[in-house]
Amino acid sequence: MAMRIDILTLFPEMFDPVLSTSIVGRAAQAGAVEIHLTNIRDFTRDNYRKVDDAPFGGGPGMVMMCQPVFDAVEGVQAQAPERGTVVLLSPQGRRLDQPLVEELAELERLILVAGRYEGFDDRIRQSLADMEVSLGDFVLSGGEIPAMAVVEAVVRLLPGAVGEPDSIKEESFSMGLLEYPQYTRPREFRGMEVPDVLVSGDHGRIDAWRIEQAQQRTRSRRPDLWQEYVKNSQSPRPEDADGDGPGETP
Ligand code: 4GX
Repeated sequence: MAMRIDILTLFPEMFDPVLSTSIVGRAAQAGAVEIHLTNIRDFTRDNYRKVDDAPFGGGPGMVMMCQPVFDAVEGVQAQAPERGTVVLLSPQGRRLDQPLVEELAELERLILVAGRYEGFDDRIRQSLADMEVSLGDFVLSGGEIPAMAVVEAVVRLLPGAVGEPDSIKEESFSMGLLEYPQYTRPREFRGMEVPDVLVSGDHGRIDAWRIEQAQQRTRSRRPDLWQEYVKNSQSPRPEDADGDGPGETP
């Protein structure tokens, strides 16, 4: 069954290029994913189609109102039998990383809510959302670009989305290391040569070189990932050979 992704936004047209291009487009063509765009403004009930209002207590900026967002989410929930997991895009959310992408890719339905203005009325976050996801510690003008990032990262993991499943498994983050250096023709460009080992035809040496390079890069550029990698690749210590913690378990 194809995964269903709903995107709720005030700017659905922003998504057209992403949805029709490259992997996401191909995955939709192939039936691996079904993506539905909903304009939150279509759920307003006043003549001005108003989606935002001034904050209680005063202060700058505008707040996204409950009613259109609740109605939009409930409206798309009702469009399919399976309940969708409701994800708000906001800098207060869990940082998007590959383990989170893998979790989201397991879902049958995902509902992404991209807001504009200074924020959602907090009742949206309290009682409508299942989760908040952040693209990173920086401020954008809306959740659309983070929603696109989620869609791209999730869709390429769906069965039938990418040509070669091997290329997914081999990738940097699945091993917890950054990628090793890659080269393609020509062997020499502006005096810069491709490392000899890569044209040696010796696949044992090539694999060893790549692992070494990936480790070196990760250690120097991403000490946080390196620490995690070292921790995960450590074999159980001799005094705990059975891996069940200190002492003997009968
Ligand atoms: N990673 N932004 C969210 C605030 C907002 C407006 C309306 C709810 C409703 C961002 C990020 C991000 C800007 C999206 C502020 N929230 N989202 N918006 N970084 O910066 O995800």
